[in-house]
Amino acid sequence: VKECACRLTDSAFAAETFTLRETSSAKHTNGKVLIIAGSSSPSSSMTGAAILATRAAIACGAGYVCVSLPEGMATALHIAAPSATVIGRNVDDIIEKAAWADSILIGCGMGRAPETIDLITKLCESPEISNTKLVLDADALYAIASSARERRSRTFFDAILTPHAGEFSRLSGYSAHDIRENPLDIIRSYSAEQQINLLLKGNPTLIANPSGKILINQSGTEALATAGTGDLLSGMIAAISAKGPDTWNAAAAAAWFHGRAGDLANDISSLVSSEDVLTAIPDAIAEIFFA
Ligand code: B4P
Ligand code: MG
Repeated sequence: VKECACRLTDSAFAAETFTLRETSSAKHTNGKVLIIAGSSSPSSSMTGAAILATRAAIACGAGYVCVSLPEGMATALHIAAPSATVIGRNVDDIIEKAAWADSILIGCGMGRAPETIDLITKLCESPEISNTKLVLDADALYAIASSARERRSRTFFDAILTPHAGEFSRLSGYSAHDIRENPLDIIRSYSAEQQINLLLKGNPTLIANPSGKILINQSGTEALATAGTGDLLSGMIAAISAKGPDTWNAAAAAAWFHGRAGDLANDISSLVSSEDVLTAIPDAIAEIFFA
C-alpha cells in the first residue's frame, strides 16, 4: 500500500464499527432497514436476491426489516424471513416507508424493465430516499447509469454504490482492463468526482470515499465467488449502517464480516454456497465479540 490514504481493515476495525445491541435497546433503536428488491417478471423472476439481502440484514442484527416486493413474492419472503414485513411496489407507499427507515437498500434482483428503471430513478430523486443512508446495488446501479446518461440530477446525504468490476465499468465508463490495472486511482477519482462512497467488489474489495480515503478489505477468498454473495453483502451494509456508522465505514465492516463468514463456511464445506455464507454471518460477528 503506497502513501495513498489507504487503510487495511481487520477484525479490530470491524469491532470498532459494528454496534452490538445495548441492554436498554428496543427493536426500533436497533436499525430499521427498508429493502427494495426482487422481480416477479416471468422472464427474470428473482426472489432469491431479495431473500438473501433480507436475511443477511437480519443476521447482522437489524431491529426491523421491511421489504418492498412486486406482487406475488410476499409469501416466499414470509416463509424465508418471517420477521420481515412486506409492502408492495407503489412509489408513494415506498416513499412513506422511507421516512421511517434508518437505511435503505435498493437494487438486488429487481431486473431492468423500463418501469423498474423509472421507479428506481424516481426513488433516487425523492428527498425521503436521498436524505436517508442509502445502499445502491445491482439493478439500481444499472438504473443510475442510465439516468446519468440522461443527465438527471441526484444528490445523496450518505450513499454507497456497491458494484462489481462489470457494473463499475458500465457506471464509470472505465474499461474492465483499466479498472483491473489501476483500481485505487480510478475509484478514488470516481468517488471524488461523483461525491459518493464506492465499494468495488473483488479480491480485495476496496471502499473509497469522496475525500480520497480508501479502505482495503482483508478477509474472504474465492469461496465467495458464487451466486448471491453480493446480495448478502448489500443487506449487511444496510443493517450495519442503520445502527449508526456512515455507509463508507459500515460497508468496510460489512465486507470484513462477509469475507470472514466466507472463510468460516469454507472451513466446513469446500464448495461454499451463499446459503452457507449466510449461516456463518452470526459466527463471524460472534468470534470478535464473544470468543
Ligand atoms: P451476475 O452474476 O448476475 O452478478 P450479480 O447478480 O451481481 O451476482 P452476485 O450479486 O451474486 O455477486 P457480486 O459480484 O455482486 O452477473 C451480472 C452480469 O455482470 C453478467 O453479465 C456477468 O457476466 C457480469 N459480471 C458479474 N461479475 C462480474 C465481474 N466481477 N466483472 C465483470 N463482469 C461481471 O458479489 C460477489 C461477492 O463475492 C463480492 O463481495 C465479491 O467481492 C466476492 N468475491 C467474488 N469473487 C471473489 C474472489 N475471487 N475473492 C474474494 N472475494 C470474491
Ligand atoms: Mg451483485
